[in-house]
Formats: sequence, C-alpha cells, structure tokens
Amino acid sequence: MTLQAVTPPGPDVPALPAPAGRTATPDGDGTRTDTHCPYCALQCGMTLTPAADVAPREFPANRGGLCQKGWTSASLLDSPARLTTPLVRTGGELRPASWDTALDVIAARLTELQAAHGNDAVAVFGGGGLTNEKAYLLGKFARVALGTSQIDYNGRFCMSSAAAAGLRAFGVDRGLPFPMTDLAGADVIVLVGSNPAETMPPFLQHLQGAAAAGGLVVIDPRRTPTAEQANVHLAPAPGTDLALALGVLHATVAEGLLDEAYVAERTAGFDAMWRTVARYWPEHVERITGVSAADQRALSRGLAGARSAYVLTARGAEQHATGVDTVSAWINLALAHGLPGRAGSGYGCLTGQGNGQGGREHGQKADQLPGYRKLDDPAAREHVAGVWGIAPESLPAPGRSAFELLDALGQPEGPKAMLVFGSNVVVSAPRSQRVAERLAALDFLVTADLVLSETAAMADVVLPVTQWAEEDGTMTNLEGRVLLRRKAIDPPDGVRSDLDVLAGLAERFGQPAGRFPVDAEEIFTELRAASAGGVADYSGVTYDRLRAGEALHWPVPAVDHPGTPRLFLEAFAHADGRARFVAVDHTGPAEPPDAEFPLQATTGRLLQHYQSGAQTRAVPELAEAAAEACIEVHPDTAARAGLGVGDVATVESRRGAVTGRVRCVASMRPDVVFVPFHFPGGQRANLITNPALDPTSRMPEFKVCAARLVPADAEPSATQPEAVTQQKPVTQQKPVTQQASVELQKSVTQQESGTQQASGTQQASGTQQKSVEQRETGGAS
Ligand SMILES: Nc1nc2c(c(=O)[nH]1)N[C@H]1C(S)=C(S)[C@@H](COP(=O)(O)OP(=O)(O)OC[C@H]3O[C@@H](n4cnc5c(=O)[nH]c(N)nc54)[C@H](O)[C@@H]3O)O[C@H]1N2
Ligand SMILES: Nc1nc2c(c(=O)[nH]1)N[C@H]1C(S)=C(S)[C@@H](COP(=O)(O)OP(=O)(O)OC[C@H]3O[C@@H](n4cnc5c(=O)[nH]c(N)nc54)[C@H](O)[C@@H]3O)O[C@H]1N2
Ligand code: SF4
Ligand SMILES: [Mo]
Repeated sequence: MTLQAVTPPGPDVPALPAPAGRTATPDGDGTRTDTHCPYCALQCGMTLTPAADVAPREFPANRGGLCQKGWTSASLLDSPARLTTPLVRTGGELRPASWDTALDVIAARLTELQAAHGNDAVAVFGGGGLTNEKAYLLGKFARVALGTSQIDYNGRFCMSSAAAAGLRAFGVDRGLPFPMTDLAGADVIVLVGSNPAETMPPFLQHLQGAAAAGGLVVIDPRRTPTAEQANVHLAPAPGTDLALALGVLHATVAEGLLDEAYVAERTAGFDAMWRTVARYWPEHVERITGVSAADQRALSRGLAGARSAYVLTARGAEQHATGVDTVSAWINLALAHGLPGRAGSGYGCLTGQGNGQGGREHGQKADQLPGYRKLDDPAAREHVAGVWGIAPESLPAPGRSAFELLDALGQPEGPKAMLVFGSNVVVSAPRSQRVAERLAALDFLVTADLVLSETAAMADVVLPVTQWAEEDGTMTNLEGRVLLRRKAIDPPDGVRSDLDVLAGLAERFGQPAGRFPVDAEEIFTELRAASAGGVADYSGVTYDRLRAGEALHWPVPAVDHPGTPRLFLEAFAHADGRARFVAVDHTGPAEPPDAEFPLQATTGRLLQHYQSGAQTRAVPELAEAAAEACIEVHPDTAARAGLGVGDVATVESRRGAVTGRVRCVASMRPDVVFVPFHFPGGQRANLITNPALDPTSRMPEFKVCAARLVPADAEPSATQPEAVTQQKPVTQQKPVTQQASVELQKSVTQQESGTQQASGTQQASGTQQKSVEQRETGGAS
C-alpha cells in the first residue's frame, strides 16, 4: 500500500509544480539560502533565492516534499496584504504613523495604565509560531520591562493537554521523544485524532512502513483523507477517545497481552489505574464510542503482536475539556504494551505550530521561565533572574492561562491593555464573539503582525513586522530538533522585526541598554544560558553547530554534547526512573447533545489554510482553492434539515451560530457536523465552540459541542460583527487583505459534486465510493 498525501509527499513522487510566478530554479548557483517553511511544526526544509523563489530541500522531515502552503509561502512576502507602516488609531481610525510615534504612543499609554491600575493592567499574548528568540524575549519583556504576570500564548489552544499528560507520565514533555524518521520502521502506528494528509502532508511518508505492514490505524470521527489511506479506520463519537483507550486497555489485560515484565520494571501506578479500567470492558465501551468490541480487541492484538509500534495523538484527542486525561489514557495503553522508552517504539504527540515545541519552553507561558522551568520554583527564579541581571523577588508570580486571560480583559479585575504577538484570537479563540467583545472593552490594544488580521483590525496600534525569510531565528520542530531559519532576503522598507519592537519598547520603559538585544544570535546565546540546567537545556546548541547542519535534539547540555534524539531509553525523567500510569475515567463531552441541540459539532483544518487563515487567506492560490467555510455533514442529516449540497447553512450552538456551505459527505457519522476554523466574520467556527477548559492544561473544548443544523436565513458575511467594528473603524492607506471581501458566493464551489471530501483531495471516485460503503458497515452509529 502506498500512502498519498493530499499533495505528493516524497522524493519518489514529483513535488507539486511551483505555482505561476514562482519558478523553482535548480540549485548550484550559490544564491539559494537553506531555510524552513513558515507554517507548521514539520518545518519542511526549503531553499529560497533572493527573488523569493521557493524550492523544497532534502531534509529528514519532508525529504524533498512540500505541501501547497509551503510552495506558496513566499507570496506573502510581497503581497498587497502586507503591512509596511505602523498604524495608530486617531479619530477612531487606524492611520499610518512613524515608528517613533507608534512606539511612543504605546509606551505612554501602557505607563499611564500601569500607574493607575498596577503592573498587571498590561497583558501580553504570544504565539507558537514565534522563533525561540522571540518567545524568549517576549517572556522576558513581560516579566522584566512590564513587570506583569499577565502573559500567556496560543499554545494553550494547541498541544497543552498532551504536554501536561506527557509531563505526568514521563516527567518530561517533548512532542516526539524520538526522531520522526524512526516511524518508518514501525509495523503498527495508531493515529488518534490526527489528519496529517491535510495538516502535514509530507509526514505521510514516515507512515508508509506501517501502512505496507497493514498496521496503520486512524481514529477519527470523520473519514478524513488520512483515514482513507489507513488499513483500519475507527470512528468514535467525538469526545469518547478516553473510553476507547480504556476499552482497548481492558482487552489487553483480559486477553493476557499486558507486557508484564515492562510494567514491573519500568512503570508505577498500574494497580490504581486498573481499578477504573476494570469497568470498561469492550462491549460497554462499544455503547459509549460506537467502535465495535471486535475492533477494540483487534487493536489490542495488533499492538501486542507488533515488532515496533507507536501511538501518536493530535488535536482530535487533545482539544477537549478532558484532553489531559484522554492523552493519559492513550499513554496508559502504550505503557501496557511496553512501547515508551523502547528503541523503535513509543508514544508521541504531533505538535502543530511552526515552533509549537520551542514556543512552549522559553517563558511565554503564564507559569513558565526559559528552559521549561517553573515560575514558582525558587531555584528556577534565582537562575533566570541571575541571567537577566535582576532580583529574583522582582519576577512576578504565575498569571492567567490564555482563555482566562482573554476572558478577563477589560473586566474590573482584569488587564486594561494587551500586546499581541503572533496570534489572531478574534478568529481562533473559543467562543470568539465573547473574546472580540473583551478586546473591544480594553482601553488599549496593540498587535504586531504581517497582515491586518481580524485582531489587528481592532487594535489601537498595529506594528508591521518582518517575516520568516527576512530574519534569522531558531525553531524547534515536533521532534525537539532545533533548526536554524536563516535570513534569505531583505525585508521591505518600513517593517521591523519583533525583536526590534521589543527592544524599542524596553528602552522606552527605561530598561538599560543591551538588556534587550535585537540580534537573534546574541539573544540565542542568552537563551542558552537561561535554559542551562533546565529540562529543555539548549546550552550546547550554537548557531555555528546549526549552520554546520548538526541534528541537535534537546537536551544538549554542552557544546560537545551530541544532543538527545531519543529520550527515556535508559529511564524516564521521574526521580525513580519509572513512567506513571495515571488513573483516569471517562466523563464525556462537557456539553452532551440533547433534544434542542441534537448534533455534535467538531472543528479542525483544511489542507489549504493555516490556522485563523490570516496568512493563507491572503495567498491567492489558497484563497481560491478554499474560499469559504464549509459544513461537512452526512447527506441524511442535511436532508433532515432541508439542506442539500451547496446550500448555505448555519450550525447553531448555545453560544452562537456559524454559517457555511453544505458539503455532503456520505462517510460522516450522521450525528456529527464538521466546520473548519480558518474563516472570519460569520464564518468563524469559534462562534459556536465551547470554552469549557481542561482543569489541568486549561485547553478549551474545540473538538465537540452540542449543535443543530438549520438553513441560513441570510447570506453570511466574512466581515467582523458590527458591534465590534463600529467601535473601532479602520482606514487603510491601501487595500489590506482580500479576506474581508470573501463572501459565500453560491456560484463559486467546486464542492457541489456529491460526496467529495475535503477540497484538494485527489481521490478516484471509486476509492471514495468503496470507502463510503466500508464506513457505513463499519459499526459506528
Ligand atoms: N492545513 C493545515 N495544516 C496545519 C494547520 C492548519 O491550520 N492547517 N495547523 C497546524 C497546527 S497548529 C496544528 S495543532 C496541527 C493540527 O493537526 P491535526 O490534529 O491533524 O488537525 P485537526 O484538523 O485540528 O484535527 C485532527 C482530526 O481530529 C478529528 N477529531 C475531531 N474530534 C475528534 C475526537 O473527539 N476524537 C478524535 N479521535 N478525533 C477527533 C477531526 O475530524 C480531524 O480530522 O496542524 C498543523 N498543520
Ligand atoms: N475551533 C477551533 N479553534 C482552534 C483550533 C481548532 O482546531 N478548532 N485550533 C487551535 C490551535 S491548535 C491553534 S495553534 C490556534 C492558532 O490560532 P492563532 O493563534 O490565531 O494562529 P494564527 O492564525 O497562526 O495566527 C498567527 C498570527 O500572527 C501573525 N504572525 C505570523 N508570524 C508572526 C511573527 O513572527 N510575528 C508576529 N508578530 N506575528 C506573526 C500571523 O499573520 C497571524 O495573524 O487556533 C486554535 N483554535
Ligand atoms: S507540511 Fe507544514 S512545514 Fe511542510 S510545507 Fe506544509 S505547512 Fe510547511
Ligand atoms: Mo495548533
């Protein structure tokens, strides 16, 4: 069996032709700069010419493949959507201003608000797309220059549940504790809530071995392009993965397949965990999940019989109010089969954002200091304060987590101002209309961005920053490998790097010269010192080693240390060296369906768009390929709502309604609707999502809420809700993005043809038909 990414992945298949206007020129003229894609955590290797021509590069993650987003990534560098001058809101409108004016206005307003309400009146919101240097400097800026505890970042919305579960099981959280190329040798790989055919297409080549061995298992309520290529697809009801893992674990023990020697030698906590699992026999779990008892037993046997097996989770399993416990349940199963810490086997989380790994290590999180240290640990405070040249007592305490922070904005006890670097929360945060209202209630909002995102459009000051290809910096990919992203071209006039912005502000806050450097390598040298001795120890990583092409996975505690590609081979990171089973129980979605809202809505990604879509909606090829929000639904469910393919429909929940065009998918569970979250205005999936938070990770429940499907009563719009924009109108000196004009056009759909899955998939209709039949006899109700 050969796996196909939605776009061709590997060296043996031709990469997609370069889009018009960007020709991939052959290497060898000495002008190409080796760099990495600006988007997801796979961090595909690519090269760039001074004219910004992208070509894929041989690199272990992508082996010469790129997805559509990677191929078209350079088009945003000189796009008309690009911001090239600071904007300051005057007379209610955003107007061009000089950098000095913009930075002076920010410093004056923030100083005023802090003087009146205390340091915590100013909040900072970061992102997992920022380089290590930016994330590090942002955390330092918040704690040292602003003295605020109110900093968090969008990683809370991403992989924080897996991070928390990994930490409690293994004592360390690194997304993949092994190089992803190890996956090639596996005969069984279980993907739980992961759709890499659309979210990391070149990654599929690492799954080929398991697929060829008949052991690629995909667990997803939808029959995604990834599930389509799996040997086994299990489709549980959304939010029931925890119960499913318990059922498979029950079968493992009941059938005598537990790896007893491993459990005895390398783990702790089995008995306490088993007391709960004992109640989850597979037939009981079948009633909760819709996955047959036979399929659960088969999965247990498959894992037990494998020579080399991996369990991998992603957002489908993690973005729940019980996300941490759900991941723990899958880790328990992996431990029962003796997988973690064994060469050629393991558990891992597929981190999503470009620097989703490094971005969670260096201090932009509410409770964290660089090196994955805890802000409430006195030794950590002393070490980092020493590097920063400040007194440990002056470091603030841990602050609010991302959604709680957004929810507190403009409230009597909450921040009065916020600086946003690298996130578009108006589109991507749960219950987004409420978030937009909170932002509108602030006295002062600043964003640094490349484009006028929906969040930037609400700001009082917008700062135009440089992009990936225009600056140096390091990223840490999903396997903990530190990568150098090099400057390949000069930025346009008028933009500054985030590092420059922070330095300029720090100076205005009276910080001593040199405490906030602007050179990425200089900041990295400081980061190395701050992380030394920490969990994520980068002290032995240098730009020179990275320039020389060394593959350095953290921890790298010395400049002559080779790095640590595989963690846990000798011992887990808990003091006794053992991994922990964690006792977890199934409770189900925070908001179960009922008579009023009988369906379950789930949300996720399309191939063509990245996250809130702020960047990819401004790339013409991608915007054309997926111009609007779709609502994926079973044809019978659509028919019951009086809807057909191509009709405009609304998915309503207790919090709001999202509008999109109906795409009938015969393989969908009839009780589920799927909405992608890349679109703005009335097409925002997050108008309906439930901000119920996981008690440990504070991750919102993006992946399931009770909903109903109805015909739309009006043509929906992609513009901001009036209540918000009227408060802060925007005037631009040039057209900013085409995103505000993306309307649902009845005439524009390539999806009007029946059972097609995600747009951009290249499946023969016969395959699709076959899969539909298989799915319909597959036992999921
Ligand atoms: N094209 C594209 N690629 C991206 C991104 C993007 O925005 N667009 N973003 C990047 C980032 S930051 C991330 S985090 C990754 C995310 O990568 P993935 O985790 O692969 O993406 P999602 O689409 O969020 O979710 C995966 C699947 O979870 C399924 N799912 C929904 N509910 C449940 C459930 O209850 N249980 C289970 N088992 N599955 C469920 C959905 O049907 C979906 O197919 O992608 C990265 N790559
Ligand atoms: N319903 C639903 N909602 C979700 C999810 C879901 O599955 N369903 N997934 C969640 C997940 S996993 C994630 S990761 C979040 C992501 O959601 P967001 O945090 O909104 O992510 P992006 O859209 O990537 O926003 C990044 C913004 O920063 C800008 N930017 C890019 N690079 C830089 C830089 O270097 N510096 C600065 N200053 N700006 C930059 C971009 O132009 C863009 O405006 O969404 C979450 N929201
Ligand atoms: S898979 Fe991710 S890193 Fe690779 S080209 Fe696509 S978006 Fe970029
Ligand atoms: Mo993410």
